[in-house]
Amino acid sequence: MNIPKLLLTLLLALCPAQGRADYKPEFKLSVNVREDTSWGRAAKRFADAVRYQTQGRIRMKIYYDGDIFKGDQTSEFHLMQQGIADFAIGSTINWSPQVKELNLFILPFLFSTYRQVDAVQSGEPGQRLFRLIAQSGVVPLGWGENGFRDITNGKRPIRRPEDLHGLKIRIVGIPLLHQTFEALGAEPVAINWNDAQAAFRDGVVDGQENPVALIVPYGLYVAHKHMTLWHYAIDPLILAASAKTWESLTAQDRMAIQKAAETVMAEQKKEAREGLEDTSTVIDVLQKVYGMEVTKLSDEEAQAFRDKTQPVYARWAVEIGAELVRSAEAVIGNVR
Ligand code: X2X
Repeated sequence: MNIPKLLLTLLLALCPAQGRADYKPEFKLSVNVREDTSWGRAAKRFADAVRYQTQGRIRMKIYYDGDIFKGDQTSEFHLMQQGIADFAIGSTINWSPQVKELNLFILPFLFSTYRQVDAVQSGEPGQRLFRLIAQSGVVPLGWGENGFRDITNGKRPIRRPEDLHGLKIRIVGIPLLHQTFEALGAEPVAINWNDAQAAFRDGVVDGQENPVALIVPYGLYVAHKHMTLWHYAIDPLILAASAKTWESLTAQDRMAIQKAAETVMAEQKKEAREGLEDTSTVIDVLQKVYGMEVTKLSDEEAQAFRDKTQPVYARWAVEIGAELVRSAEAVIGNVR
């Protein structure tokens, strides 16, 4: 072999070729909710964009409804660490058992506006969270949104912490949510989202907490006539890849995926917030079309909930890391 030819052979061996044939025929993309939600639509757009941008080299099968983890929603991150799920559009709540710093977003009443959420994500705290995720074997590609979590129930309007007393509230089975609802005098019941639908219908629990963007497609107004807009926690989504999968891709394909992820998730965020930011179109629809009774809290009323959950906040600020929490508080303090 002459020298230029040898060099070329070496180069080709070092750089995985374009259109390489050893990709698996199908990559798995996990979503905990159904197709007709902003997360579901983003998953489809992402899969389509990646397939197009990689000339069909990367094809994804989307597992909606938590199908890939059989409904066990707090195992999604673990499946990505193992490379069983190649990609996921997941809630930071569901990933918090593996990356405890993600509990930041559900520190009771820390965030009050979407602008604060964006500032934390694009600022130092958000960058630190992405590094922590990357150190855990998952490559974060873009922030998205589930939304501010509000509370619905079938029994009575909730205006004061006492109104929650004795109410069975379905939560995701993680300690911070459990302790928050206990502090408020409710009875938290951990149920996976998939099983929760029957629990609402059959009245096994009295209420739940989720963003309006899910309350509508899941028709929660049927079982729950009362909703309180208390915005007690924010639930960002993240689109991420398993590091195992990521390492198997060419630099060119990674770039195409990164770009698609950012575009699709920016769109997803907008969609999740639609009608909720400046106007209250969605709330009007819930009241007028679906007959929900919507309670808004005055600043004074909201303060009573803050006071009750303050010890939980303090305990979890330590658990999450005082430095990270302070950094987020500082960003939030500078944004209205
Ligand atoms: O289970 C929930 O409440 C949901 C759908 O919001 C999450 O996946 C965190």
